[in-house]
Amino acid sequence: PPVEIAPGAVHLPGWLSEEQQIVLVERCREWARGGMRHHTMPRGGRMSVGMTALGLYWRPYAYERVLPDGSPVPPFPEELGDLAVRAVEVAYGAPPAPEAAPYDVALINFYDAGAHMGMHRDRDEVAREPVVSLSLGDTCVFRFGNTETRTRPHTDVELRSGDLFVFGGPSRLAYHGVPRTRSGTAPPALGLVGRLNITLRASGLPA
Ligand code: MD3
Ligand code: FE
Repeated sequence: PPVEIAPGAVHLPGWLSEEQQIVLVERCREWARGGMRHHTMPRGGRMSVGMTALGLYWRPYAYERVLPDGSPVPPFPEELGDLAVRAVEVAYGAPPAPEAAPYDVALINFYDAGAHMGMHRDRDEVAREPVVSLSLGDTCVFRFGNTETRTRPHTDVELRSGDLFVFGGPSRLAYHGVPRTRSGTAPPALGLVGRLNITLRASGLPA
């Protein structure tokens, strides 16, 4: 059953079947063949989370049309666009409006045993469509904050392999992060050591 942890922030535990998870992990291996990148932040820190992207490439803090080596960004697959629409529909009871900006970006994050993501907001998209998050592999502690400050109040939620989370409405610009993962908790059938998170987004940028 959907759980609304804050207005517009809807958690659907176990939304993906194990078969769908296996297929998505396999796809991520193909999509990430060019490698995952550990970005350097403007103030000098190195992100512990490895990242790659489809459709548009994210780096701190902008979307790019080419990869860092100048090669084109892999296309945003239609199957992920369909998945995003189905996710919004199941979370809110209605699909995105026909005039809404289309889902055109997938960010793929990889967490090894020690990786974490600090509290931040996602505001590099021009559109304000909900962000759709899919978790694969190790369980993580996901921290959902507030829209005003990087600090308390916040709510910690465990995200497990197969979980869907949709962040729209007033939650779209909330602070959030991943303080830790639980190493070794991935379903054995995935053959995945670590955690993958796929977020589907509408950039609102011209095609
Ligand atoms: C709430 N990723 O890629 S997914 C990110 O698990 C990111 O890798 C985390 O935060 C991860 O930017 C969290 C859940 C998530 C994603 C986007 C959001 C929560 C969000 C955007 C707005 C509010
Ligand atoms: Fe985020």
